[in-house]
Amino acid sequence: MHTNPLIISKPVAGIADLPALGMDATSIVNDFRRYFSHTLGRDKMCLAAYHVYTSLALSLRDRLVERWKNTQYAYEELNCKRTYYLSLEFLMGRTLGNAMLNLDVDTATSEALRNLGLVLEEIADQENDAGLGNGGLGRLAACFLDSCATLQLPVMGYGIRYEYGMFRQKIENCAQLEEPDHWLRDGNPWEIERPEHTLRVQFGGRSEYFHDGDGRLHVRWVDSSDVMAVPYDIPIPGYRNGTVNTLRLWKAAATDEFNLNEFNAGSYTEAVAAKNAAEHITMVLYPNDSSENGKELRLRQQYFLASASLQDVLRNWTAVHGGNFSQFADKNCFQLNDTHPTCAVPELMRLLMDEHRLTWDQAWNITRHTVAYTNHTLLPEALERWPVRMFGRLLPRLLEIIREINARFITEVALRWPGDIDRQRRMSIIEEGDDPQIRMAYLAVVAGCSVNGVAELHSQLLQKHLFHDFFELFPTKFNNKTNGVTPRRWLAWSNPRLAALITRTIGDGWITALDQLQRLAPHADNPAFRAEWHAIKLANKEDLAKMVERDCGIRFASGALFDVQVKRIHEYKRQLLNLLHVIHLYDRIKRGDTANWTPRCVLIGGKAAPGYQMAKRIIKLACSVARVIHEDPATDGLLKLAFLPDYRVSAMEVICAGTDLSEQISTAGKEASGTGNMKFMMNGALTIGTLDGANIEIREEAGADNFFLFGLTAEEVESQRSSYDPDAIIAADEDLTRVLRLISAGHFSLFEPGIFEPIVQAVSNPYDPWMTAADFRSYIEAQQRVAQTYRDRDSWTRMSILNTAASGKFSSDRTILDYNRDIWRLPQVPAWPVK
Ligand code: 26Q
Repeated sequence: MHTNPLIISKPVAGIADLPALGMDATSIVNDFRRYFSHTLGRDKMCLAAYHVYTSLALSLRDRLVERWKNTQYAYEELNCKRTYYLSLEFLMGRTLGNAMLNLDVDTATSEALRNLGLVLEEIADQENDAGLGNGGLGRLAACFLDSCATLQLPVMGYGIRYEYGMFRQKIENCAQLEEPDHWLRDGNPWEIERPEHTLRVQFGGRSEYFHDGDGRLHVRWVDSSDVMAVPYDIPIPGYRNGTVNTLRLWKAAATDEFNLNEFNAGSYTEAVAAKNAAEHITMVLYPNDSSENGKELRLRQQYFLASASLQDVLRNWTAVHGGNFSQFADKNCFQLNDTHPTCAVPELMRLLMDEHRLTWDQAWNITRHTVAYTNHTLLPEALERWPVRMFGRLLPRLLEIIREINARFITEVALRWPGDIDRQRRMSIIEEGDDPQIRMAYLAVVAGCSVNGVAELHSQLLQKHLFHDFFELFPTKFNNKTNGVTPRRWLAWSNPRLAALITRTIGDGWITALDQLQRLAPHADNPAFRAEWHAIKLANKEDLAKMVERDCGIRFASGALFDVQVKRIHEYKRQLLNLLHVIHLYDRIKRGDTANWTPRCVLIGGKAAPGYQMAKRIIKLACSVARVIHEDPATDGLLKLAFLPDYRVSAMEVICAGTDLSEQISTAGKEASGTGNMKFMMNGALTIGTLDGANIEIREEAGADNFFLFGLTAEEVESQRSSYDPDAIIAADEDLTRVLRLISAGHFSLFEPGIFEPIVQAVSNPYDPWMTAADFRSYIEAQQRVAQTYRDRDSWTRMSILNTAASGKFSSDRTILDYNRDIWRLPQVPAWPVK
């Protein structure tokens, strides 16, 4: 008999029966002491704050594990439909605070620790961010998990346990330096390794065709090089509801076979060293937030995630239903976070046909009813493509399946539009040419039962442009799901002062029903309430100023307007436009044009993809301008600029609470949604923005009077592109001329003359895709309205309150309810109680 040494012979009754753990501060702190003293083996002489953090984390994890099991029992008992959120990125940030908040032990724990002489904030600061994502798409996945658990939906996340997350950004001589983020160095108390659920993933090799006993033709994948996928589970607690869902992250490990073969060949050491190759797959997150095409290791990561996750789901299915897949499509849904996990389409076909012996039609029916695709970009150059040759070498069986899907699909196109060869060529999943490419987005659209964009405008533009042909063929597949963010992390946890005022005013229902914030609106007219609101913003700005001083060495005065743009550095996001405004303000100061001045502190933060030269140049300009302003006494009390290094989730928790003005200034039609814009709005920042992405919906909710609008619309951008003449715009605008002249003259680069010339060139290039000069004047005027409004504290505070009050739509709970209503159709399942 074949036995698995990792499995014991039978279940042991009572092996996990324990009394429920106390949720009071004393019980938690007693457990904390036991972990510190016994499990970690430290005593009172140990000063390493890390062990204090780990002990607290383990104490909380025990409480999570109790609820985790009872949630899974409830799901199993009901045997209901489930959704699997497949994503190459989960940008979780820190877990400790979120666990305390959602378990409802935050205040008690904090007090109990204080009695020991410990400060919770300092302990929490020990935790490394789990930076397993680039930006919006990865953080969205994390917010969605929080909402699914809070709504008690049976949703599981599947991702990759990168050894190194998003790089740490250092700034040296005004330039970005990337340092590896070895976030797991001191261990991760939140994960549980489950080696007993390890799976095998194949690469390379070839297909072998054979007939079974009944004469049916089958395929097996032979001569492959295999890698093991080891799961690590992370608990995802809902808000005070007993539910704990799962995020399962896969780590690659070498198979054991290599040992025998290579050892016998006399190259033991080389063989052990070769383990590395397998383990490289999950070593590092790709730090590009628009696809860097054609990297084989990236394709390995994508297939590794898709295959391990699908095998995991199918293993659980067959454990209950055997080989009967008739209900599979009714009970399972795979939501693809962009095209990154789209290998799941051919992989599901392969597993169903080659491993579980279904016919093509049976497998295709299951695939096209279980897979759903979310698109996150409008930039055509960011669409994922894989060279057919590379794909075929690495995943030969999958390529055969993709070719068959495409052949059948093209037949469908030909039937609908007979003779329209050009359309067939346009819509083909495989782009023909010298170096044929697989268009992953088309594969996802053809196979998916749902295709959604992430804001109204974005979804409209997808139907009109990127996927227009497909929209004509499958109009009912297309839909919108406007993004949201979790109010637990982004208001209740990150802004305790404001959260307390809100709860005192309207009760605490808003935490899980964010629309209730609307009840704050009448209080905007109450001067006492406004005074409290303003005082809280001031205190939060003081916290933010401390961080800026610590990390940038620049002192922000909390009375000034805090004007913030934090996001990945990208030309389409136009950090450059922001800098042109700052330089214009500096120029006004130097000219003595400072009557009725509003003191302003501008903060910019974000990472540039390591190979994106222009983005790095923009960082260099930001730091250089910041330095010149800092060193010029003429700007004292009037203007500051700081570039914050290493922008990340935990930094945003401080930033969004202390921001007055949120910069959302992308070229219209380019930002799919934005989600930072929503965090700022919830925390009472006003937005200066273009009619792009979710800004449009933010403005609709807040009211046009409570939003600083500027710039061309998406339609105007496209219609004016062909006649765009930036030199004429610059010549006609004295302010813009002066700003560009200051840059060109080397005022911000005295020791490196000419380094900013490419930036000046980009702005004056008639083919500038981002049309920065076109929006300059309109942006300056909007900033003048901002400055003027800020000088009237009452009206600013009023608008701030009304923004928070109107932010209910942007809870990710609303987004998830939309996904569930239109796509997933899952029941809400209460967890078994912990007794
Ligand atoms: C793909 C292939 C190879 C290497 C990297 C990538 C890659 C990785 C990350 C491509 C794109 C991303 C991330 C994209 C992203 O974050 N998009 C943002 O998604 C947010 C959530 O929907 C939106 O709010 C933003 O507008 C969108 O830019």
